[in-house]
Order: sequence, then structure tokens, then C-alpha cells
Amino acid sequence: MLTIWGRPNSHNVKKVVWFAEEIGRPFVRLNIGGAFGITDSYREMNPNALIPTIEDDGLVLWESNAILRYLAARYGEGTLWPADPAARARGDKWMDWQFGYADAQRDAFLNLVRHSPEERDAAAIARSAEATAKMMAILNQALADRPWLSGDNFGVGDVPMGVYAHSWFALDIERPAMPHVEDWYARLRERPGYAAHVMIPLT
Ligand SMILES: N[C@@H](CCC(=O)N[C@@H](CS)C(=O)NCC(=O)O)C(=O)O
Repeated sequence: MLTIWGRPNSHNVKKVVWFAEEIGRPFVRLNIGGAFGITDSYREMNPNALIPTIEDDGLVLWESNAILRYLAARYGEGTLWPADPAARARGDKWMDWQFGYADAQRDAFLNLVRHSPEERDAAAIARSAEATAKMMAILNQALADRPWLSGDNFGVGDVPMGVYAHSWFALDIERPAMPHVEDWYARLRERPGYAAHVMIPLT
């Protein structure tokens, strides 16, 4: 049994919980972080006091994308984790790229989701929305000639940006048309794990 620590509405926790469904690994998710706080015993597992952390078969691991790579290599080899290094790398790069995207989206997300209307910084939201649109245009181009970021088939490389795509479409920001991203997002929404764990309210 896989144990996942983290509140359900965290982008980084969503990645892991959704992917656990994709690989078919039974799991339990325990609330921690945000309003649930961080306990001393959690800090012993994860000195960053950030979520998520997992325990799987005696392995304690943090850093969401490292967790995804571990789960994919262990439980999705040959499918969600292509055996060919070049094929794998094509999807894998989008996992690192996602951290830059998260930086671009942060101000829009924090202001619109975490702050009260009176506290919102409209200029910061507009700058952040523009930065996300520029990055989404790159993603849109990448999806023009292949159905998935991972290539011909869905794979672990689709997971981090898949989670952020949901918040991009859910945020009340200006969004230029991105037909290939919209098509990819529609196909993600058909995946039961995505519908159950990613398509939840942002708050
Ligand atoms: N690079 C880390 C970042 C982890 C992170 O920043 N997690 C956020 C939630 S998405 C967090 O722990 N925030 C504090 C909290 O929720 O208590 C990862 O990918 O796991």
C-alpha cells in the first residue's frame, strides 16, 4: 500500500494522487499541510515541511516530480515510463518545464484563489496571466503534432502540466485560444483519476 501525505487541493499532491490511480497502485492519502498544519513527525520525514511526501515499500520520498518518476519507473515501465531513453526524455522534459510554468502562474493563483477580493493586486494578476499565456502557447505548439506531451500515448510527462492545465482553465483570467491545449485538456478530463483528483475546486 502506498501512503501519500498532503492536502487534496495542492497542485503537487494532485499529481501524485492522480498518478497513483493511473498506475493502479492502491493508496491511502493523509491530510497534512495548509489548514491541516505540519506535524513534527512529518518534518522528520520531509525536512522541507512541504507536501507531498510518500512512503512506498519502505521508501520515503519527497519532491512531487521525483515521486512521479519513481512510481512510473517502478509501476509503469514500458507504458507510462517508456523504456527507450529518447522517447522517455521527450515527455520527461515537460516535467521540469512545469516548475517554470508554476512560477508564471503563481501570482494569478495566489491573488484569485487565496486572497480576498480587497487584497487582490490586479496588475500582478494581469502580468501573471500574460506570462502563463506565453508559456501555454509553447505547450500548444508542442501538442500540434502529437496527442500527448509524452508522445503517441499518455505518460508520466503529461502529469505535471496536466494538473496545471486545470487551474489555468479554472482561473478567472484572460486566456487566448489554445486549440491543441484545449483538445489535450478535454482528453485528460476523460481519465477517471484526473476527473476524481484534479478536477476539484481550486480553494
Ligand atoms: N518542489 C516541491 C514543492 C512542494 C510545495 O511547494 N508544496 C506546497 C503545496 S503545492 C506546500 O507544501 N505548501 C505548504 C502547505 O501546503 O502547507 C514538490 O514538487 O514537491
